[in-house]
Amino acid sequence: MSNNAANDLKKFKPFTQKTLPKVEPLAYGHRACQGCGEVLALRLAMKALGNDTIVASATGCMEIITSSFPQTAWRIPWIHVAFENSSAVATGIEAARKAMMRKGKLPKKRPNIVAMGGDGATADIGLQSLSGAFERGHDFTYLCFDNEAYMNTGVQRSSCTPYGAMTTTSPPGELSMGQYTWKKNVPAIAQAHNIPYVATATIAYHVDLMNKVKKASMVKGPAYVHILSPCPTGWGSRGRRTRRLLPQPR
Ligand SMILES: Cc1ncc(C[n+]2csc(CCOP(=O)(O)OP(=O)(O)O)c2C)c(N)n1
Ligand code: SF4
Ligand SMILES: [Mg+2]
Repeated sequence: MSNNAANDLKKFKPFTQKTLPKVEPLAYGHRACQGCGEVLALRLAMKALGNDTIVASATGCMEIITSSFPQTAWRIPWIHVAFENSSAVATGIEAARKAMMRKGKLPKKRPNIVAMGGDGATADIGLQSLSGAFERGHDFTYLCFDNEAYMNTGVQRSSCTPYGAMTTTSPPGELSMGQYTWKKNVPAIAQAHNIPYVATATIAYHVDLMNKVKKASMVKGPAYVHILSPCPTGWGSRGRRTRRLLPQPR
């Protein structure tokens, strides 16, 4: 976190278990698999951000399960964009809002502008637009929901799949040990852009996750939150054990 960010966070009041916001920008009634850790992470992040939020969402599970036409689970402005460009679209929204405020066509306020994607959308195909948005210094928050593979298209490996893991494109067997590359450290890449705020979170520490997302939204300039989100369908685990798969709070 930079010094400017510390300044932006002077008014930050942490959520506690007793003061969790009741607001639900992402409604239930979506079509995620039972026990999906990614949609839980998304719900918690959106609770932390509140209704004054605009979201640009890369394609992937979270886009598919929340927006089956003619229905939607979103109660806030949300746009589905291509796999590779949620950062570009979010920063376009931010720039357009700024121009309209300058011309007096929008009231002067600062909604949360969010770009989001899975690990594939973030670490692989959207990395370039993410890097460009960081470099230009746009005032937005990027949320990466990392379930360690391309789940929406049938559990293919991504560069966030851990060493040795089994996916449909890194199958262990006589000729292969499974995934043979190490997990790409995207938070470190974000940090190397010298942006004001970078954090990692998991659904096992839900209040911590919400506080980090809230902080990211309060900081002026680019912020990045990387959220480990188990996927029972891809990980071959039971839906009811999703949270327990992660290191637990003591
Ligand atoms: C340019 C492009 N390539 C491939 C796809 C197909 N595709 C859609 S979603 C997806 C996987 C998404 O993986 P990830 O970003 O990790 O999100 P998850 O589904 O795991 O939440 C792929 C490969 C696409 N939509 N566009
Ligand atoms: S495949 Fe995994 S990430 Fe996608 S909706 Fe199902 S549990 Fe969630
Ligand atoms: Mg994924």
